[in-house]
Amino acid sequence: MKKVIRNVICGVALLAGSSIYAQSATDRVVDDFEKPGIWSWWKSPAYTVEQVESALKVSITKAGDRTVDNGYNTFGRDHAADPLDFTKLNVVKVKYKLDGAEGTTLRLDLKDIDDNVTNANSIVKKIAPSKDWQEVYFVFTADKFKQSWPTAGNVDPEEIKEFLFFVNAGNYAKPFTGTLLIDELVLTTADKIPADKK
Ligand SMILES: [Ca+2]
Repeated sequence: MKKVIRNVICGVALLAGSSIYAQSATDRVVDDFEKPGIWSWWKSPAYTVEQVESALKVSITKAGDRTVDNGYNTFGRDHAADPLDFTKLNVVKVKYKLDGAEGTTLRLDLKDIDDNVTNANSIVKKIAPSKDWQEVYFVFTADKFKQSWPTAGNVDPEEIKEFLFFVNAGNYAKPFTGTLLIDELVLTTADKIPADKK
């Protein structure tokens, strides 16, 4: 009986906690691949994309190889019809599974409506092969909204129209071949990043 009461109290506390939580900015799901259609996603020579079991399957061939777009091949997601405001939700969460002989890196750049790209201080994360879903977080603080190539410039954080993903960018010595599954692409805030994923 005591245990039941304690569980009820815990449940109430959790509910109270979650309502406070919801008052901070609400996450925005960019894609969860639950419905058919990935027409906003594009591929390029190192990648093919297809929708498989509520996820995006990215088949990767020799990403990082100098002969493939000079080692900086991308796949990505167009959002030009509804540009995103990264001053409100400045963290991109990617829920993924990697299948490959070894780990690699995932880089995410953002492009604004004037075609400026956050490539001056790019965010690059290590990703490891796993049978279970993993999460990786890209935190776009104000200093990230700068372009260095092809010219120096600023990127408008309020008008983001494209996500550009690079696997194994510029790793000429060790091109990567494998499969990346993306289950969800979500915009969130830094306070929601688990301590072990910071
Ligand atoms: Ca999904």
